[in-house]
Amino acid sequence: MWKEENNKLYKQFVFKDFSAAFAFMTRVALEAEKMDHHPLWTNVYNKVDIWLSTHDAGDVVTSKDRKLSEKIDKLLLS
Ligand code: H2B
Repeated sequence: MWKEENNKLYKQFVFKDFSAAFAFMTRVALEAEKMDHHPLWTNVYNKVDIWLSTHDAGDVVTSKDRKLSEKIDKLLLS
C-alpha cells in the first residue's frame, strides 16, 4: 500500500534479488519518462523505496503522483 506522509506517496518494494529489483526499476524509469514524472527512489540490493511528489507544484502530492503510483503497481502484475 502506498502511504501518504510528509507530502509524498511512499511505498517499499521487495524482490528476490538485485536483478529483479533493477529490472523493476528499468520498467518504472521508462514509464516515468513517458509521463515526464520522475520518482525519488533508493535501491539497496533487493529493496526499492519510492517517494512520489510533484516538484513543480511545490513538492506536494498531486494527481500525477497518484497516476504514476497506479502504473507502478500495474507493472508488478504484468
Ligand atoms: N517529476 C516529478 N516527480 N515532479 C515534477 O514536478 C516533475 C518531474 N517535473 N519530472 C518535470 C520533470 C519538470 O521538472 C521538467 C522540467 O519537465
